Order: sequence, then C-alpha cells, then structure tokens
Amino acid sequence: MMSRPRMILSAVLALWACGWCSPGPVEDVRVDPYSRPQQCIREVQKGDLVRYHYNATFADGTQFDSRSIKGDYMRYHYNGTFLNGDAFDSSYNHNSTYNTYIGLGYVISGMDKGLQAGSVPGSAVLRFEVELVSLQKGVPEGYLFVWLDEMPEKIFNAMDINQDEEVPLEEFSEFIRRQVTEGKGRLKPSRDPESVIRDMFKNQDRNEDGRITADELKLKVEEDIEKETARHEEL
Ligand SMILES: [Ca+2]
Ligand SMILES: [Ca+2]
Repeated sequence: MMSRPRMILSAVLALWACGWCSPGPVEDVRVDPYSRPQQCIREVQKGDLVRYHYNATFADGTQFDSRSIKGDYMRYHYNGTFLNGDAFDSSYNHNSTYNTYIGLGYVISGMDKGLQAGSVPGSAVLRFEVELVSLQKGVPEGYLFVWLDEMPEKIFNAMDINQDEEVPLEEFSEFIRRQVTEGKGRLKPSRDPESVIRDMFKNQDRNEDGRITADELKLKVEEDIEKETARHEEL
C-alpha cells in the first residue's frame, strides 16, 4: 500500500501536461517536472481556475481513482477509421469536442466503457463491428421534405382532402405521409417523422391558428427567393 504523500504526487504530476504549478503547502510532497509543453506560456497562479484530468494509482499500479466516473460530463475528441485505416469521421473536422455524460447509456456501450478510465486505457483504440440495418437517405440542409417526383400542380387542393379550403394538421400529415409512402417525397430522417411533419406544419401555419390556408402555403424555394429579395433590398 502506498503512503498518502505519493498519492497526492500522482495527481499533481498529471497537471504538468497543462501548466506549471506550485506544489502547495504539503511539506513532504516532492514535485519533479518531466516536461513543460511549449504552448503553455504562463505558469498557474494561486486563485486560477484549473481544469485537468488525473489518474491516481498505488505504487503497484492498482488504480484507486480515475479521471472519470459514471455520470461525469465529458468532452472528448475522437478519430473514427475503418479497419483499413480510412478515416470516416473526426471531431477535429467539426472543430468541436463530442460532449456526453458517461456511463449513462447516451453513447454505445463499448464507447461508454472506453470513456471510463480504469476499464480501458486512455490510449486504447476501440474497435466496433457495425452491421448496416437500414439506411435512410437524407434531404438537403435546411429542408424538412423534398419532392422526388413532380409535385401536384394544385398542391393546396391536393392537401385539402375535404375541400373546405383549410388544411389542419391531420390533413397535412396524411398528405405528407402519403407522398412518402408512394415514393413521391422524402422526409428528413428522424426517429419521429410526425415531429418533422409538425415542424413543417408550423412553418406553413403562419398565423398559428391551427390550419393552413391557400394564402399561407408557400414552398421553401419561394420563401428562399423572398428572403433573398428582402436581403438585397436591405443592402
Ligand atoms: Ca380541409
Ligand atoms: Ca393559419
């Protein structure tokens, strides 16, 4: 079993990766800097807010504490490659980390275990076998629905199933789902297609009275043209 001073030392040494700091008032702790990253241009000062990871182990290598436990909020970078080395995704390409609570099932279980230090070494490469179950083709960015076929010439009349000159959500939803079923249109992929249809409906129900009228109905391309015209007029 290791003495307490050595335990504290382990934590402090991990900090050298981020910056220089004083060892603090504990007299029997010795700090040996192994390296100082060139990009660290300022030493840590008393009162600074410091964020750091640590791994604490006894002298025999047994881990007694780790940098992450179930429920911790973690931000991490990843590089995803196929087994032949071809890259398919990297967080660095998005200029942001992936953020999640670990150990709570928000990511696939292998990744969850990998993120919890102690179960998988920090330098580990995680391999996943993936079976393609289904593939949903997407729609262009900014679109909720695209036509794959000619759209009806009188689209409002086609939506207004009972021909009362207004289209409530029920009629709108039935119309859109029918286009998808018949292969005439494609919805933005979602676990909840109805929520996508509701969003489409809200966009069209401009006075928010729960029904779309012929005056309100506009295609996205028409809206885009109007916005572009307004933008030029502002300029
Ligand atoms: Ca109607
Ligand atoms: Ca309306």
